[in-house]
Amino acid sequence: MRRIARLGTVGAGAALLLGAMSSVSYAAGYVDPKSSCASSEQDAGGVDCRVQFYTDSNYNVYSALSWFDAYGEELGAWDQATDGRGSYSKATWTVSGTTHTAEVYATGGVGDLKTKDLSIPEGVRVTLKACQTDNGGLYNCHSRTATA
Ligand SMILES: [Ca+2]
Ligand SMILES: [Ca+2]
Repeated sequence: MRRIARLGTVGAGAALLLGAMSSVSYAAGYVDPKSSCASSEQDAGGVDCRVQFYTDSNYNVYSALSWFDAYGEELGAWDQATDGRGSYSKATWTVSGTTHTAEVYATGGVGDLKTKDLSIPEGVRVTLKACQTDNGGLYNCHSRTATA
């Protein structure tokens, strides 16, 4: 399914994917071009962003998910496959001329999910940087612009 999974449905689908990938090696990081941003359903004026990585170029098997949710300003990173890659998410935003950043690493192996509960004024633009990780390095990074 080429759709951007919302968090509520990701939880159910993830169990099916855990353990699906046992010994995959690859260099590229595949991101569904539909991984994007959409108006928040819970936070008027907010824009949520998702970057979904896949282990394959056909977008069949999840590798990692990065997200920023406008509601509660939640930043998240989730490692979804045993593929030698972790998940990294970074949020950057500016308020009154001061730039702030927050980041989360899910590098503990498949199933590792890290979130950070941020506090950002409504309407502020937030840049989500999503990357895969491997031995401390960041790879295949993509950026999206959300609204807190
Ligand atoms: Ca908000
Ligand atoms: Ca992984």
